Amino acid sequence: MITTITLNPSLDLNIYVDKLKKNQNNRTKNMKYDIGGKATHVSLVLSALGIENIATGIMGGNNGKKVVEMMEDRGVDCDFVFQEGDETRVTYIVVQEEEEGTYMLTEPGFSIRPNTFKELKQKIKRIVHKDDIVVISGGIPPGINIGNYSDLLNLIEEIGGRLIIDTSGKCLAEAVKHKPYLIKPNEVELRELIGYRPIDEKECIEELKKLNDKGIEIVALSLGGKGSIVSTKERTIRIIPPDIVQINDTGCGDVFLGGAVSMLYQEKDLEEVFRFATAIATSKATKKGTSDFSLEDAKKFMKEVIMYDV
Ligand code: TA6
Repeated sequence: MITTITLNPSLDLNIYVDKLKKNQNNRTKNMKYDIGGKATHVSLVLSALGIENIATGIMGGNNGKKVVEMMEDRGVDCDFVFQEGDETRVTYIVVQEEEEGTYMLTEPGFSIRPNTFKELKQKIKRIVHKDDIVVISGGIPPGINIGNYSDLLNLIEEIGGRLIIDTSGKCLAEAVKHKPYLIKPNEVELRELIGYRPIDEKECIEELKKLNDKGIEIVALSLGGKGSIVSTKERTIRIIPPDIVQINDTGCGDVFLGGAVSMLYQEKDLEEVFRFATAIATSKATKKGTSDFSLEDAKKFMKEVIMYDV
């Protein structure tokens, strides 16, 4: 079984304009609510592939209900803790139709009460079992500190869950101490983690190898539209995605992780895992929403993904 945990989910509002202009009235062409990330998007990919999983985390109010409804409509088994009296945050994503690139504005999220976090840990104790994959994506909301985050990781380790973590900043630094099976930093998150900017790809790969030596089985460095570098103790692979016209890149990293988790769960080899992850993330980038992707498009893109050992 796979459990995905999103401590600070979001209701996304995609706002479509021709081109965002400063100091002018930007007339919207369309607006669409969508499922906000992070591990929620992993669950969407797993469910689309018919892989059993439970999506949990902490939600609030009508916004939270709206996200859960949209997830359940896409076949995800949701089991979130709802905190009374608060609303799940909204993330505003401005999507320009006349040129590539989006603008994302995220609210911090409501403050989690100690009892709410306790309820989540009790739920995790019930739903996670030894050897389960547990995906934790995103940052920590107000009210949860690094000590709480560490307690959560310890809890999952005590149960015997296999940790896959996509986060940043202090959470990523803490996660590394727990030797997760897989982490997926982007370039900024890696720089924050190691404390400097690698001068070239060679130095970058040396840093990924150091993380492997610390006990992290797979380090997938996301390079955005330029693809990724995937490192294990045995191999390092550079992955180049197909050329596409990018519509909305929001959610690509989460869908990439969902694709990788779905293939790891089926015990595919490293190349197939990340060929599919790259293909489905590419599909996501060609869609207007933040959680849309197409398995059919991904199948086509698989052939166009370029991979080589470095
Ligand atoms: O990664 C995409 C996404 O999950 C969006 O759907 C939006 O919800 C945003 O990221 C939230 O980012 P944050 O880092 O605040 O959790």
